[in-house]
Amino acid sequence: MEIDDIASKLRDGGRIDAEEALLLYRSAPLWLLGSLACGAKRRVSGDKVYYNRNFHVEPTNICLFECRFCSYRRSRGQEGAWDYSMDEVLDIVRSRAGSGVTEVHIVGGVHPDHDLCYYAEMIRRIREIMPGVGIKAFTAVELSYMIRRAGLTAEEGLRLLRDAGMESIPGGGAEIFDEEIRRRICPQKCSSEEWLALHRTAHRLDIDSNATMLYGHIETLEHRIDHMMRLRALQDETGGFNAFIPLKFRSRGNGLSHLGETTIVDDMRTLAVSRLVLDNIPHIKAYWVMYGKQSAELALSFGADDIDGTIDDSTKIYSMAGAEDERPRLTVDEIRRMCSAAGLRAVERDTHYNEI
Ligand code: V47
Ligand code: SF4
Repeated sequence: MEIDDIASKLRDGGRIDAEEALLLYRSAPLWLLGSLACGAKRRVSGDKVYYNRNFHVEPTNICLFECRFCSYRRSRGQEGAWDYSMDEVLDIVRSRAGSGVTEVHIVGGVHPDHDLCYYAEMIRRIREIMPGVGIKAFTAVELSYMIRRAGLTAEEGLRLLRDAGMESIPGGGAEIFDEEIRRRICPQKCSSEEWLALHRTAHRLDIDSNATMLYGHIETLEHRIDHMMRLRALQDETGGFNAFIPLKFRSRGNGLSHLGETTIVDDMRTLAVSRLVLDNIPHIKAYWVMYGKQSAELALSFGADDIDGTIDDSTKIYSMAGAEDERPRLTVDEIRRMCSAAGLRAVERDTHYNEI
């Protein structure tokens, strides 16, 4: 099949297979990818770009695992390690109460001691302080570890956290599903099958979620397409993913620093191809903290319809890996300006993409 035929198929709302996706990824001109992705985005969300008022809580960066791309983790006692007490976590949340935030995003390292009950208690107490807030917490990797350690099934563990107030699961820990690449970059993490199974179970329990893909390291375009295809298949089954978030590998201070970083052109092609392949995931998020503000604005012309949120200097994962903003924060006015510069309209949403 030629690129023109694939483009016509996409314009007619058709679904492309892995081979067609690869041909586009490798050979379609950038303007064509942008135009097709914008067309697909407009069919789903018109001229809207979603954002939310959110902040992150990163209770600890002490982690049992040693993913080679991670600049954030520390061992216990190592310089730069932190491990907030429950009271410190709750103080962070109290300090944000009344600021208009609608979402708390909780993510940290795989800590050797903090267990499922501790985290369920954390969620319950956050909910007491901010009753109306959406709690999006713990990657499938953290969840799989804490639930297995508690001796529960995924369903039992997720029910317990859901009953404590966890409404949604962030997309982290997916990295690259190909088993060989996964073994080389994050050998201790749960398997791809487990990651997918955990999200499948969550969706069945009415916990919605996101999915990420870490790209720009040792993987090939085939691996990226394979990753998207596995997500598309699960989404056909459950419909529980809200957003897909391609995460660009940032190279400062980790075991893969020697690889450097991929180009902005690759970033835009990746966003566009993900919008075209993942025809069943409604939102493609250009996570501005990871790209930087300028690339995030550019991303709005390549199929993204979400740029995440105000953040308000609450996450360190990306600044530690070399992202532009040492203290990431965006005001609602800045978000509106970025969207209108791209000819689009900023729309505030909650965790589940209800418009506010
Ligand atoms: O899984 C770690 C990634 C993820 C690096 O669901 C790195 O709304 C690039 O999942 N370079 C965690 N990426 C963050 C995450 C996330 C972020 C924003 C929004 C949402 C959401 C989810 O961060 C990890 C890993 O893939 N990561 N180190 C690095 N050096
Ligand atoms: Fe630990 Fe997550 Fe970093 Fe891997 S990516 S080392 S699991 S904090």
